[in-house]
Amino acid sequence: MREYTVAVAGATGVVGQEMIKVLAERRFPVKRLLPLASQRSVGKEVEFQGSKVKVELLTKDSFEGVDIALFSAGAGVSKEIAPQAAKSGAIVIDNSSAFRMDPEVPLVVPEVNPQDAFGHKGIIANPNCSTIQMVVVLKPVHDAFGIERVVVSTYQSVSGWGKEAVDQLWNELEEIVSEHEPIVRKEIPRVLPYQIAFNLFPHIDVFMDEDYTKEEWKMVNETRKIMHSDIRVTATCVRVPVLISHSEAVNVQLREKAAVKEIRTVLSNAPGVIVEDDVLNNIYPMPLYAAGKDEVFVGRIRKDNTVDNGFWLWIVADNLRKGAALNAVQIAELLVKEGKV
Ligand code: L14
Repeated sequence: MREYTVAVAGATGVVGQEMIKVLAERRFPVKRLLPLASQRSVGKEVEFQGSKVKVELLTKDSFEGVDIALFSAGAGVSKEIAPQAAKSGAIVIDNSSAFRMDPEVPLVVPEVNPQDAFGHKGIIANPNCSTIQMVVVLKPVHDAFGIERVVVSTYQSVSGWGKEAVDQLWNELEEIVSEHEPIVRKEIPRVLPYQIAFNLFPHIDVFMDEDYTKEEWKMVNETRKIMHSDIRVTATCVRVPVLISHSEAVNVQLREKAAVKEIRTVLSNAPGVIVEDDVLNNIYPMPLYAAGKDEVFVGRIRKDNTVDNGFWLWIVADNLRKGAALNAVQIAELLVKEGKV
């Protein structure tokens, strides 16, 4: 079997680390792993398949001889360096928001639109974490019954922001935990807009048009692009004090009549989806239990009687795995399987 030189740009970040872990776990055919990062991380080592690999400086010239480049170093870095990596002959799979809505760049979730990947011109975009887990569930429902409209509220973990936000939550908890007061506010240095310990806020990424956040617009636009549909989506994205996994309360309005049982059956047969829906036994998905898993979990499937053909879904997945690193590696696997690398 052919083996590939795989670069990971942003190798020391939370997603970069997860990418390296997932490559090893899934025995991706790696001939050489090239961990790349900014000056700050040069000289550090990452673990790959039991050995230590030195992190090298990420520059435009890092990609000679690289077959596949997984990028997760932020949109600015991707915009600057990914096109050059592609020119050097690498296929870039980019986890940032830099190219997602570029009409020349496919936006791919392998369970949903694998064919799009093959139309790339050197760069393939990995969708936003909240969008990925939602479309994995919406696609089979859309194929079976047609989806007219989606109203979603998210409950997003701090790891989506990155390592510093994870540290922020830990630091706040350590400061607060001994106080036993109902209201504890601490002014501790932070990267998120407010204290997140014992708090939440409806603010992820920056505010944009019509007072929606960029994260909310991503869910609207990326869903439509991935599903090749003009499906109407509206979102409220909320940060919660959870370390790993995003949760979503998703209200869908279907075109056709459906029974809860039929939706459950469709989702039970859907790739990458696990139905956890047995309320008599308190069974429903939760972030703590989705963390570390590859699948997207769905439960609380029930009718919304306020509209025709309305239903609720509760969708949970590990944002670092299916929401980021795993999806990127699955795109690479798709290319390998079809002999397109
Ligand atoms: O990939 O949780 O567009 O703050 C940007 C911000 C994902 C999550 C993206 C966060 C994201 C994120």
